Amino acid sequence: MAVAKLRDSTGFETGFPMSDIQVLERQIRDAIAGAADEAALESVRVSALGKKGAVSELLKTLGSMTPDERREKGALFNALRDRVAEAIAARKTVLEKEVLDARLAFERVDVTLPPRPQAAGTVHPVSQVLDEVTAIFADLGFAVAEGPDVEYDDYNFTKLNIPPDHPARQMHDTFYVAKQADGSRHVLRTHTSPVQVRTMLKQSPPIRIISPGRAYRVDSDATHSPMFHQFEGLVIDEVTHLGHLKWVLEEFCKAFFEVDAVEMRARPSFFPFTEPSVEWDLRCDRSGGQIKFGQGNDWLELAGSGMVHPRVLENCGIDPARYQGYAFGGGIDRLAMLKYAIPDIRSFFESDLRWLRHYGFAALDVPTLDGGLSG
Ligand code: FA5
Repeated sequence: MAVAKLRDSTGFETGFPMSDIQVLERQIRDAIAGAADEAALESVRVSALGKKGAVSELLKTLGSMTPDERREKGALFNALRDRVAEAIAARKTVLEKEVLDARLAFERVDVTLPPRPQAAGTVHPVSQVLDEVTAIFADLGFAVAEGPDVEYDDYNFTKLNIPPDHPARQMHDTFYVAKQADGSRHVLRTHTSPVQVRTMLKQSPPIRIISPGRAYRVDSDATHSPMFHQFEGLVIDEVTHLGHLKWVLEEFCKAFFEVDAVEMRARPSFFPFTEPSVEWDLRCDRSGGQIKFGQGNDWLELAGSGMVHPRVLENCGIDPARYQGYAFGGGIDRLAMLKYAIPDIRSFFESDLRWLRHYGFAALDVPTLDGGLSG
């Protein structure tokens, strides 16, 4: 029998020496009061009322008692079990309330605060069109390939069948970068076609890539910018022909301009890296200040293209006797101007916030063929 004086559950000293049961109850109540959260309280419950808990062990001793003893102790033990269960339930209610109060305080909304301004950022129309073009060609089975903006003169020109001093170099108003120590020259790439070279040098056919990216030329007016964007397509395989090229471009146009039918016109052209070379125009109607595709008597220049010149295949280590292919390239900025009725290419790069808010796209509306290209 313990001798310390105790306070009973109402907080009064009992004035009697503590029995073992009182000691046990006091220990359990202290543990309950000290449980800082529901997990700690649960382990107190298990150690008191669980299968092997202290109170349960007491109850088990009833089996070996005489009937009179059992009657007396049974009432005591059961009362203890009920008080402990009650104390645990009470503490649980307190702990739950503490958790709820903390959460409510944390999640409190101050309705007197002024509204937050809407997120100001938008997706630039050029980025939007880059994503649209990529999504369409990805759907047609093209992989995306990339190359650097600062390019070897060799990849930008020579390997594309434009040797030094070839007059075709003058078609590209080139930004040259200072000569390297070994005498070689770098340029800011004047088109995305060097990505064809990079791809063919490291990958064997079949090849089917699309390469959207920046290009640079010494050029500036309402439809020309010194930095602009192009997309380049390249397909190399054993059986490819201009019919495939035309079909791919038609499918692209239908998806891009979101129309059911387009009509394309082929014009003979010249690019040193393709033979024959073809430029494609789209039938459209420009009357009434709007462009409608598939009708009318106007033609819109779409892309340069052609069958890859055998010498380019050879320069890139591909056997022209076995493989041939087609390539095409067009201006992304021009496509964006057309599709979104933007009159001057220079406005793309002026960083005018009012312009960006007007022509920009919602940041989370990623263009896809299923979900919609332009939202
Ligand atoms: C080329 O650049 C070829 N590499 C395209 C090509 C690829 C042909 C593969 C054959 C096979 P071109 O110089 O025509 O072609 O340019 C293609 C497009 O880029 C033009 O139609 C135009 O839309 C765009 N472009 C060219 N220069 C500028 C510029 N300064 N600003 C904006 N867009 C431009």
